[in-house]
This record gives sequence, C-alpha cells and structure tokens, in this order.
Amino acid sequence: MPERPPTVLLTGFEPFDGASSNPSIDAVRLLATAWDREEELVVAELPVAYGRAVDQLEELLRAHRPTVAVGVGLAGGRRRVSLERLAVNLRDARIPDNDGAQPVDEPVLANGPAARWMSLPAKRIASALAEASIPAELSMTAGTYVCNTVAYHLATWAASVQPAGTDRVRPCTGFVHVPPADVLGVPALAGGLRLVLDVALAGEPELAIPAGSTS
Ligand code: PCA
Repeated sequence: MPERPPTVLLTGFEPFDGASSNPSIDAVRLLATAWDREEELVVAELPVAYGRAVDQLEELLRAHRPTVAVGVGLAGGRRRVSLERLAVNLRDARIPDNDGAQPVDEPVLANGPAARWMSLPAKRIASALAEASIPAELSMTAGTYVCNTVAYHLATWAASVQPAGTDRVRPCTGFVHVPPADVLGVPALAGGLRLVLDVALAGEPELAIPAGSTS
C-alpha cells in the first residue's frame, strides 16, 4: 500500500474576551491560501472553550494523523512570536471561556504528568524567525487558559502515538502564541508560521545552544 503523503495540522482560535477577531486564525488562514508544499495542510479554527476545543482537536488528530501538529493562539500581552516549550496540567481561567466555563485549579487530564514538553525544535525555529526579522522568543508558559489545554493535549497525543513510517519518529507537536495584530500584522504572522512549519518539516534536531533565562 502506498504511504499517505505527510499531513500537517495547523489550528487557530476563534475570537474571545469580547474581541471581534483573533489574529491566530487569520494568520493560519492566510498561510493556507499560499500553501505550496507537497505535504497536505489541514487548518482548523478551534473554539475558545475548554471542552469543545479538546473534542475538536481529538477528532482532527484521529481523522488526519498528522506528522506535524501545531496550535496557534493569541497572547494579548506579548510583543513577539512565542514558541511554547511546555504545557502544564492546569486549567485556571482568569475569564470564562466562550461557553461560560471558568475552571479554577483543575487538571487538564486527571492523573496526567504535571507538564509535558512540546517537541517542536523551538530554538531552531526562534533562530530562523530572527533571521527573517520576525521578533520571536522562547516561552516557558502557555498560560493556564484554553491554549495551554490544547498544547497539553497535543503533547499527550504525540506521546501516545506509536512511531510509524520509514523514519519511525513520533509526530512533532508545538504551540505558538502570537502577539496582537497591531504589534505584528497578520501577513508577518502568516510568514512566521510558515517558517515554523518549514523548520518542523525539515526534521532537523533541536539546536544545542543555551537560551534559558535566569528568572
Ligand atoms: N488565546 C487564548 C485562548 C484562545 C487564544 O487565542 C489563550 O492564550 O489561552
């Protein structure tokens, strides 16, 4: 049986917190209009709702079995494209989600580990973005709202997949927070996300360079 072409899943989010748009899904859609790689690209808009976002994500992962899956969300207070390095097993909502749910100190997954690493080579991507003059940073927190929950599920799913195919590698999963559109416009965000996917699909290992912070 011929192998399926690799599939890339890229998700953005619908607007939330009273806003009329969300640059994460706008950038994802713009990127999709210019997709010219041979891999199949699947894009989806997730609801800003803890329960439904996970349901839809799991359905997408089941249906498409992507080799690269990246979630994108808005981080209203950030000035750079943030490459999330990990997701934590915590749901603590400062504001209700779009379904009115406001969990306080609940786990994303009962009995799951406290945190899970994302496997996207964040340092390699941050340096590719910097080379393209797109302001980027590594981030050690995706927050505790719906984005972190989606990131935690992506990492949990990747850990559960049996490596298959010729390379026998697990899917590469990541989460990217983008700043508001008045900080970095949607075309620049879309270009940055395309670079994220290009680096992920190149399959190169993470860069062994120091990039940690002291506080
Ligand atoms: N940002 C929120 C949820 C949806 C989005 O775009 C977050 O950072 O959790």
